[in-house]
Amino acid sequence: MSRVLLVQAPLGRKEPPVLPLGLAWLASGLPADQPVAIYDPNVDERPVEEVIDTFRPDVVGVSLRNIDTTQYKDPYCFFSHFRPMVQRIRRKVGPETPIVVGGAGFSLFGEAVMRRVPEIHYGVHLEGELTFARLLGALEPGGQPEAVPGVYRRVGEEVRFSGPGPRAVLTEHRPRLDLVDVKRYAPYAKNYAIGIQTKRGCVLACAYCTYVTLSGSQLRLRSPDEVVDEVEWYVREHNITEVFFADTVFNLPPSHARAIVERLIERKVQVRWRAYHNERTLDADYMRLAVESGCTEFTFSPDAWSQRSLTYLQKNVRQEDILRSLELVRATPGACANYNFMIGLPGQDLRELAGMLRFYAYARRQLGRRLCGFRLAYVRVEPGTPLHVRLYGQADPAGLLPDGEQDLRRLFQTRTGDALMDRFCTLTQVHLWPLSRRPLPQAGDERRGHLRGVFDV
Ligand code: B12
Repeated sequence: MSRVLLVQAPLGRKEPPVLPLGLAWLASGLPADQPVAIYDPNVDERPVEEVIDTFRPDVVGVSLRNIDTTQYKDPYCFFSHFRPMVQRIRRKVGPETPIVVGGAGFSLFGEAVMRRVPEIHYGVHLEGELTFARLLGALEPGGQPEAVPGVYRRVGEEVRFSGPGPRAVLTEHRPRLDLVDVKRYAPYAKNYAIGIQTKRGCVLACAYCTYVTLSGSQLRLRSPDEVVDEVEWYVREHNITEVFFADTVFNLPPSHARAIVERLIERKVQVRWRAYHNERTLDADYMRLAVESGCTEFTFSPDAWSQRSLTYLQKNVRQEDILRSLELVRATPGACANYNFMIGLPGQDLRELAGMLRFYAYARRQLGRRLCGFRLAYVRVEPGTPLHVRLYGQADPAGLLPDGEQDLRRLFQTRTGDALMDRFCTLTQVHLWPLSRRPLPQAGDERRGHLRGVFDV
């Protein structure tokens, strides 16, 4: 059985790493006796060459999670550091050892990445648990990698895709956290490093968002007990008491989120957690339970304020839902909120901006320091999204793969068509209010808020 080394792509600069959840889940699809190791250069000081010398892999898998920051104010391209890493691996393992790439960043740009990084042999599109295991089997002598669905491969100068692969049945897998050196991520727990996925899929259809492409529109839920087992494991085995639910939206469906928070309470798990929430399905009872179970921050992405822009973005929320979410947070002792809005959308005008700012002022008055964040940002156009199609027609996704930092800002939607609004947005790029990041609140700290940048464009 081949020896498989799984490598997280380097971030290329000093910033908090996140535990390689994708690789831990990926490994769960491999037979229990397959020799497999996970290496993350973002937390491991050993050079990749040394890891290869020690482990002697027959196949190397590389996870390309992030292409760029998707933040206009911090235009940084992780992808620029990806090819050098693949080249180092290629030089070390020689031309015959297959290098397979996967991950969210890869899946969004599959063919383009294959073209830009010729050192890759195979690419796995979307979820890897089943496809990667099949591909490894097919890479054995006599196998037919071209017959495995969900795989990019090279045929001469060409890149061919074998068509959509299968998605995992979540109840049949558990992330192989035993392969991860968890203690290296513990210091970053407050920076969202410890992710726990409770489901896959997203029932929303927000026009700018990649989540439906990446995880499908059908929800696949893990059992709440299994999720809480995972939380408890971090607390018990690693004394990690801060986790992030790495779902696209945690409280959809509401019953699943509720079951998880109830289990956390019943099982007296001492943890603090954060997650993305949808405004529409919140209710007071859930909010109370969530806070009791350790929720320190409800992150909302209403994204727009006017009904016109909400419709443009295909949001399932209306202004009244946004206001209602604020009221629910206010009425729930200990609850903190974080709101993300977009500017630069076609059709937005100063009236809409004024609406967002009034909402900010109102939220600040209502929540005080329990408003932990409020962001106005340009949206990064991602391939395969309705926004991409609307703005660029059936344009090639490759055009959205940046060529380094200097090439990034063109990928953002910044023009509303309203001259005054555009002028204002341009001005705010220089940070009107560079509000400092405060440390996260500690347990028992009544002043729980920590305000991040407003006008974070
Ligand atoms: C939750 C989340 C976060 C959480 C992470 C919490 C945590 N501790 O894990 C937080 C909020 C911290 C976060 C931060 C960031 N994120 Co984020 N995040 C996500 C989200 C919603 C889920 C990621 C996840 O954990 N999925 C669960 C795992 C199991 O799935 P997976 O990683 O995709 O892995 C599967 C497959 O991809 C594949 N696979 C993965 N690796 C490999 C390798 C091989 C060899 C193979 C064969 C297969 C394979 O198999 C796995 C199992 O099926 C995704 C969007 C999405 N729906 O995927 C964005 C996403 C990955 N994030 C994104 C970005 C940009 C970021 C940030 C850079 C934002 C920023 N400026 O800070 C940072 C980077 C953080 C870091 N240090 O890496 C982008 C990346 C796209 C891009 N344009 O670059 C995404 C796609 C969202 C988007 N905008 O579309 N993120």
